[in-house]
Amino acid sequence: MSDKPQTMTAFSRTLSLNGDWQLRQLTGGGASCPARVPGSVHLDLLAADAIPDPFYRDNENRLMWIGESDWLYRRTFEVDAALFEFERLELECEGLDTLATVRVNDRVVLQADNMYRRWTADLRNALQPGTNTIEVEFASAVRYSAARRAVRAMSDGGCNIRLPGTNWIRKEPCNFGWDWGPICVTAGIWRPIRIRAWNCARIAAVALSQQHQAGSVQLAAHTSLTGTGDTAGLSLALSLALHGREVARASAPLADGSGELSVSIENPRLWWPNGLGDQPLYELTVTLLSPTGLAIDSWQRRIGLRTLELIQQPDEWGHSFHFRCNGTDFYAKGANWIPNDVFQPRLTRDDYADRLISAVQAHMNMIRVWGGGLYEDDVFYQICDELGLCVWQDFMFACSAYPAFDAAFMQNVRAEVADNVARLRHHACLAIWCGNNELEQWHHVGEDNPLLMTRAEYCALFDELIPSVLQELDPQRPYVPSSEHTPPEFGDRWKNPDDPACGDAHLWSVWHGRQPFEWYRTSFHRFCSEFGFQSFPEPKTIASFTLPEERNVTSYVMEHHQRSGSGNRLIIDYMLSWYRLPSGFENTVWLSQIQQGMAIKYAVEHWRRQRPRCMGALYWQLNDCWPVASWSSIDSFGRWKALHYMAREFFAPLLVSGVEDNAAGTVEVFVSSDRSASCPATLRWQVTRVDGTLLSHGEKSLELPPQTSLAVATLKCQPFIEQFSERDLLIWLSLTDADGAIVSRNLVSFCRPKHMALLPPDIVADIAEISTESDQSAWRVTLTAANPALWVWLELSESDARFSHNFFCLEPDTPCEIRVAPARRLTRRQLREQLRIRSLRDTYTAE
Ligand code: BMA
Repeated sequence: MSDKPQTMTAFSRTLSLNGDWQLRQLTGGGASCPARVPGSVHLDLLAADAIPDPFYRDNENRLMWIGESDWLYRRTFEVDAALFEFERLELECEGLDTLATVRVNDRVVLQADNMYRRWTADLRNALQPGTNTIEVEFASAVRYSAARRAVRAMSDGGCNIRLPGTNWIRKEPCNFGWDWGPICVTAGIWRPIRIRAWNCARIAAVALSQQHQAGSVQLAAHTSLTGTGDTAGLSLALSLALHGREVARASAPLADGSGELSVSIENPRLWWPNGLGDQPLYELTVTLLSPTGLAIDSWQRRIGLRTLELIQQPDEWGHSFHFRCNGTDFYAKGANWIPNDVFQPRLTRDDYADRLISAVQAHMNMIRVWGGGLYEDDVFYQICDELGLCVWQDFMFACSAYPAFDAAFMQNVRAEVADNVARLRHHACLAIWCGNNELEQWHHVGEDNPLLMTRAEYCALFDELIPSVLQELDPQRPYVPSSEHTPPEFGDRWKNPDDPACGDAHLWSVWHGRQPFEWYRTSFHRFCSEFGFQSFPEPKTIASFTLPEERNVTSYVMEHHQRSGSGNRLIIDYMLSWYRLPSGFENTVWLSQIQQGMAIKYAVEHWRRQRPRCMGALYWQLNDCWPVASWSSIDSFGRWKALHYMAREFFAPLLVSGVEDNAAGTVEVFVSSDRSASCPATLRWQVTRVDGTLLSHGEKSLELPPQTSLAVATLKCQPFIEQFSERDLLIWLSLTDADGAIVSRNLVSFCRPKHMALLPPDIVADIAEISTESDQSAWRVTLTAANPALWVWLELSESDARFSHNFFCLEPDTPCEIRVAPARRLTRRQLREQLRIRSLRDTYTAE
């Protein structure tokens, strides 16, 4: 969404208004400072050193005045007389956050009240040759919401700490606070702004459709124009290229301001979700041509050729809920996405790429853009297209009632939906539209309670308004009204939105419901689109927002960076049941990460074993928007928590896992394959005592069918339990592919780790430098343990680093190689000095 300062053809000219502005506070203290657009008030005040870092300690509390104030952005710009020769002069705003009045030379040209919409205004009567002034005034979203609430209050929250009344305003809900996010109410010109002068006609929209047959795809483009009147003699041309080589073209005249183009692509290269195949992206250009063949306007996008369906049909367990790409059913593996920064405009392409590549490195193929945040920037979806990350896209409604009885609100939402659907619908990654997050719960919709939406109001918004826009603008894409959702044709959405027999489910019995991890194994839901467990970020991240004396989980500042009411209590409570009490702060923090990883591993392995009954697991949540204790697997600095490393194992295409049966003394071993073809593999197991003494071992050759989960062996451990006790056994599993490489490992036990008498693992590290093409150094660290080591992790004390694996269990006398990529170049000596290797036992034996 960036702009060049000026672009010009005979038919159009744009003048970017991004860049340097002035900012002034209109109420309160009257602060003023230079400003950058796109941006936000907080970012400008920060750059001017007028406020401290809002994330540090509890600075947030002292910055509430920003959201409570009105603000004025102002700049001047020059316009030459030639601009007035164009027939249309328009202001284009890709995003205004939120209650904006735009004046050009003191004339009001636009009033906006929805940060998710694109706004345009006619400037013909406002612009003048020479120097012009533009002012964008933002009224306080906090005051507005409170005033609307005073007139009509509605349910706005549940367990989320957030400012009241914000269901009345079309602005990023979590900006007002959430159970992982601070209250930093932003304002500003958050996306590009420009003037466009143009003649004749422009391409308003291009709607694509694909028909797939064996060996060919028919691609149709319906193009509509906005014009100044006569479009006689204009025509359209389409060109489709792959890696710069044209593969199809078409042209057509215009009729009634729109045109149809269609091409057939023989032997198409299909786009696949990550893990199932490649992501070829064709470059599509639609050009609007004058009667003499001059290009008036063009529309260029990269598209993928694929079918992507949601299959909901009767089966032996109720009704399926799964995705099918190009005819292949696939298991959706992924996580939920929240805005990656409280101050969204400072995110770069690299920030998005880092998080999304991390998702792919953990074998994810689906990301759910959760409905309490944003319709993301174009670059987010472009990267998802490139990586094969399917996007489950919520519309931005979450955890509250909304005023669907209000005609102006509904009209505003209709325009918002149309804008974003038209912007995003060409993306190959876009798998499904979803009306909202968690509104089908009793505390948001119900009769005879003025705080709630009535069912009729809910249906008017999510069963009628949104689907009717989608029917017109994006009819080929699946839509569900809510997540979680029980389709009314199969069950009762109001009584049980988490019906295990159909639809998707949000499963919070573990964590919010305080059930033990074992609860997950009682769940047979069809698609688990939310479930999660919290942890603390690592010590380096905590150091960024605390003073040394605050590094205790119950200190005021640590509790301030915990927004889930029962958060720290639950982390510690679960720790009591699974682990020995950790010694000291750092060990508590690291152990919380191991615990979080274990919880989600427990869930995902179970649901992968349930395939095809369960066909999706998207954990809550991938990322963070500030440094905080939360459910994320990657913290706000991009640091992978233990969960992310563990996800790389439990989401691997081939997974070996085991289910212990304490009563029978057995371990049932499963293999889950997401591969598209069948493959040979070897299962190996070893039963040892906790001190490493080998009791038995074995192996079995397997032929794994594609896309399936199978029970492959039952290991009988009863005699060992009788001889040594269930606290003294470890069952090590591994799966080797046809080339002899270990593709999956796992460890099963009959008791929780707190009751194991683990020995010091005595790990020895051998370090070798790996030559790399970049100037980043990389190292191969080979670890060998003398005794069984549970949840071994590596850390560099002074640098960030990514590890090929981390937080894994080490069998005695079995070397394990880890690739270490420090964020900055290190000498061997520095690496040696900085490398810390710890394991579960250290969390309770070392300070
Ligand atoms: C969910 C989400 C969020 C919330 C999370 C953790 O259900 O939809 O609203 O942050 O749980 O409580």
